[in-house]
Amino acid sequence: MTMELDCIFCKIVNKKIPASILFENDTVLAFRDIEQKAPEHILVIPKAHVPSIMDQSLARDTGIWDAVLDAIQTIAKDLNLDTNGFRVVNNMGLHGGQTVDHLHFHVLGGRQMNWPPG
Ligand code: DGP
Repeated sequence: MTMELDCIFCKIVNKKIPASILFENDTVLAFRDIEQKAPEHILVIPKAHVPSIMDQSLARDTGIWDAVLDAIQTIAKDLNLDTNGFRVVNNMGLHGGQTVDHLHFHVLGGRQMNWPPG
């Protein structure tokens, strides 16, 4: 599995720094965002170091997409977010507001979301 030594999310995957983990399997990890923007704010990441949603390594046959979807659905059910709804966000690159260059999907819920997000 590809890892980057100076990547904060790779360090969380490798348990070098702590995180509040909600879900884990061979392919993905889900943990609480350190800057909670909603009552529930979880990040779902591939364990492999994929820099962004545009990365060529993100082929459909890697199993990453299926694993991310499974994790989002599991978390939404476990936290009862599926009843009232929730939001899934991926920020890509400078204009997208991506600050950590390891692919991650924000799962936000527990309050009414606004649109547009700004
Ligand atoms: P983005 O801006 O979309 O790249 O989101 C990156 C998120 O990662 C941001 O909401 C804060 C979160 N984050 C950054 N460093 C850490 C960390 O060390 N632990 C946790 N749990 N979250 C982090």
